[in-house]
Amino acid sequence: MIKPDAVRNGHIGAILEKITSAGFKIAAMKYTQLSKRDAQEFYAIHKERPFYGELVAFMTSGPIVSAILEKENAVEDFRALIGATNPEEAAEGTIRRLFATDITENAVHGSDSDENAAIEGAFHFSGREIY
Ligand code: 3AN
Repeated sequence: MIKPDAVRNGHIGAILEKITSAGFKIAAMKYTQLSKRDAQEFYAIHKERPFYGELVAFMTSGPIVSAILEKENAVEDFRALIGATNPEEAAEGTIRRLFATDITENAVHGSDSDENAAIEGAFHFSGREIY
C-alpha cells in the first residue's frame, strides 16, 4: 500500500517509479479508501499494541493505493526498497527515508512474508483483478 500520507503529499508517481525501476511487476493495483473495519481487520495483528488506534485512524484518513507486486525474492527485496519502519532509521535512498513523515505515517506498507502477502493480496483484490 501507498499510505494516506504519501498520497496526500503527492508522492504516488515517484513511489511507483521507484518500485517499477527496482524490477517489480504490478499484478494488481487500485486507488481506494479503507473503512475503519477494513483497517482494523488488516492490522488485527497489532490490536493489543498502544499505537493500534492511531494506526487505524491514520490508515482511514484518506485514499491509498494498494497493489500486488511480483518479483523473484519480492518480500525481502521490497522491504529493502522501502527501508525500516521508522523513517529516521531507514537507509538513504529508501522509499520511507525519502517520503515518510514519521513511524506512524510511514508512506508505504510491505508484506512481511509470502504467506502474509497472499492473505493481504486477497484482502484487497478479487481473483479477476489480478493479472
Ligand atoms: P512494517 O510496516 O515496517 O512491517 P509493522 O508491521 O511492525 O511495520 O507495523 C505496521 C505499521 O504500524 C507501521 N507501518 C506503522 O505505520 C505502525 N507502527 C509500527 N510500530 C509503531 C510504533 N512504535 N509507533 C507508531 N506506529 C507504529
